[in-house]
Amino acid sequence: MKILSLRTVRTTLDAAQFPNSPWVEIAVAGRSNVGKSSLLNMLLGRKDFARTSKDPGKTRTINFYAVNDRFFLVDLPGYGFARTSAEQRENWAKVLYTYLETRQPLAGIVQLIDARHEPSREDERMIERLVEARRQFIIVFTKADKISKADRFRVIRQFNENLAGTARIGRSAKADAGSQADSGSSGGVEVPAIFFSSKTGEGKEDLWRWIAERI
Ligand SMILES: Nc1nc2c(ncn2[C@@H]2O[C@H](COP(=O)(O)OP(=O)(O)OP(=O)(O)O)[C@@H](O)[C@H]2O)c(=O)[nH]1
Ligand SMILES: [Mg+2]
Repeated sequence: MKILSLRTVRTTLDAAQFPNSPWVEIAVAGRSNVGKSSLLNMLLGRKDFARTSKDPGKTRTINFYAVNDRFFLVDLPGYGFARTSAEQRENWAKVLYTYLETRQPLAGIVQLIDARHEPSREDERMIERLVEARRQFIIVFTKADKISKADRFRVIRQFNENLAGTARIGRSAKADAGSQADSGSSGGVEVPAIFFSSKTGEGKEDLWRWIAERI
């Protein structure tokens, strides 16, 4: 996708402040430090447009970025960030879940999982909610530059095991694997997935293709 214009329209945790526009939006979700802001920068071809950090808990608001005056990409605060109060975490979780479950212009969610780790309980809970809310989503395994090609089979198998009954990766593990078709006896929806690296740019074209189909 050619980026002709890009601007930050809103950074807020207050639902009343979310943009009120006819544009659809695509949101990037995942635990703290998984690489959400880095992925957005890679997609947008900007170095530090979305602020990133090696320390978890960098993005603390819902950030709406207007792309080409046509749609929003939305950077979300990460979940699973330990170094905040229980109260703060609870508030974030509430805002996040409410956004993901009820936000009308939300046309798709890019759900990130660190390729080096198996999905956490919080990842599982998030994906369960996306399925229950009948959202369209794609699984993006981040930091793919850090694992070997051979490990990729294990990553997909691990995902399918942990999410058994909820979701499983579509056969081709590609963005074009169709979206949520019921998978029949094994239970759970079939979701597309890609491996992504914001260091090498792997996965960028496939992810843009998935996004473009939804906007
Ligand atoms: N090797 C490698 N490192 C990555 C990749 N993506 C992100 N990182 C690193 O992971 C750390 C966290 O990246 P962020 O993009 O800030 O993560 P985030 O998910 O936005 O984190 P929060 O805003 O805290 O929720 C940074 O040190 C990045 O440089 C990747 O594809 N490969
Ligand atoms: Mg971030």
